[in-house]
Amino acid sequence: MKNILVIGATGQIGSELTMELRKRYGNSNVVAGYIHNAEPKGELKESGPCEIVDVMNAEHLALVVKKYAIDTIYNLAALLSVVAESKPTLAWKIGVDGLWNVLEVARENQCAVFTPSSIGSFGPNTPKVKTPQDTIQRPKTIYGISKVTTELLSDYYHLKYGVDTRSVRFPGIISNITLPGGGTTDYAVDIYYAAVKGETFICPIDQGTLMDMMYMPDALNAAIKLMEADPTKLIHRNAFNIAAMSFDPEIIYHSIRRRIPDFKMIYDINPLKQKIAESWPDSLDDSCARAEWGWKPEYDLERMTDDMLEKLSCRLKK
Ligand code: AKB
Repeated sequence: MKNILVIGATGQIGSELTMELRKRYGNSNVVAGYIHNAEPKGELKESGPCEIVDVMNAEHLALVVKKYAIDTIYNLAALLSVVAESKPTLAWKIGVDGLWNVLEVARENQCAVFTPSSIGSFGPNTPKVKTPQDTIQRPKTIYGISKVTTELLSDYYHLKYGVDTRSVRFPGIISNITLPGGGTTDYAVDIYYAAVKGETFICPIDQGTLMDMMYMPDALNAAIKLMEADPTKLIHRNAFNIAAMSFDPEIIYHSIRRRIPDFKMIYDINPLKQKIAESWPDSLDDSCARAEWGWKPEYDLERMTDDMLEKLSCRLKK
């Protein structure tokens, strides 16, 4: 029986991951961990247990883990890339010191731990196209530096203490439910909202800037499938490249325009976002994830655009 704690359960990925885990493992077996000022609402709050969990408070985290006999932790506490640049100390405290607390509690209570990494863990001197699984990771952002550290720390806890740590490098995640906040790839979500609202989209990322992206259902499947994978098949652990699609603003714009012909986009480049985006890969090679635990995405850009426009139209036009 799995007893799961999701830390950061009200964030972009956490809110949907918690509901998906409750669907698969039973509502009462999945605890939604949230911080002050980010209380769960609606179905997330009503459908199962919720507890305040701050990764900076190791003692309280240990109490929650014991109270629910937790055996698996999805640790999604982190600041995204752009916001982290304005709060580097906080980004490090949450991402790295917070993970340290999670790993210690996991070691003492025999929990498996999933802590996502990101395409942000790569940097300007990483091979840009079909970035290999094992390659140069010299990021220039505090977000990337903390992600590389979380990968290394997670592997260290596995090798030294046998903690079952696993991770994927998420690309930009696109969803029609909870908005991201403070990421470099957020434009790929915002563009759909503008299209459905009939607004001109002001794009902060320049044309020609390719980045890997993924639709939320595939991202949720990746996290859960990896945590369910046979450990004897895993050569890598922290963290697997995963990929579903790669596009620049023009490609996603035209995908939307094929469905909404009068949709307009203009460019107003955000220098910080652009600099970060240019330092990230154009596309990842995810062959290790495919070979070691059967990773396979279901959504390409066209299928995602159909679904995003349909779901957002229903929601925003109500
Ligand atoms: C961000 O843009 O910061 C994130 C990421 C790719 O890790 N979406």
